[in-house]
Amino acid sequence: MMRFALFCLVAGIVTCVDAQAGDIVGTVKLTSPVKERAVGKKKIRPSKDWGADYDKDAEVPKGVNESEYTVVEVLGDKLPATPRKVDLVQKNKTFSPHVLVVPRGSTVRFVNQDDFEHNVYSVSEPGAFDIGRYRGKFREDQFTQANALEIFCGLHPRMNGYIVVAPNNFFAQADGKGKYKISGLPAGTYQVRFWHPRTESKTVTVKVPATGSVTQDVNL
Ligand SMILES: [Cu+2]
Repeated sequence: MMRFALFCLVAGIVTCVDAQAGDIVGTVKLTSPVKERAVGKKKIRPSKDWGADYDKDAEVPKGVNESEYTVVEVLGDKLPATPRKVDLVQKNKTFSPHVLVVPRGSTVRFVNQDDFEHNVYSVSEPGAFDIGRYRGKFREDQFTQANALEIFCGLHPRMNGYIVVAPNNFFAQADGKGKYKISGLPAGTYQVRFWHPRTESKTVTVKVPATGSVTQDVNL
């Protein structure tokens, strides 16, 4: 144990990987039809120097495999949550990424890369917020409560995205084929939630081994 602690110190890593830790891997399949994208209800007046049309443009990225919007979270706020600072970009009237996942306590920096105004707000509770309209710079906000926040732009109601505030560091986003991996989880039994913005989420019990991995496939 002493040697393990020393190794961590030398390597300079903040969180040492527990020797008794396993991974959760699997595939998420979307078997139910996903809902239409949400449209925001709040309308924020643009400033006078830019005549907003409340956009008739489409903001739905084409050719996206919906499975990559799935978030897999290990529930429980006793596991460590290491705050991060990450960017959420508004460009071409689209939130990028569409689904952003951060550990609880993280700061999200909203970056407007268009040459006109945007806004970001959410009415999801807990954690509703509104950063007001802005342009040519960034705003930031800290997210301290675990929740999946549906976000919109008050100037472009069809701009829709999500900030998922995970309760701890143990989460993953599925790839385009629905595959995911959560690494280095202390051995034990956990509730694991499979969330997607446009279908019902599902929570399952997963037993994580002391070494190696457990496979948990889910149909949403
Ligand atoms: Cu906007």
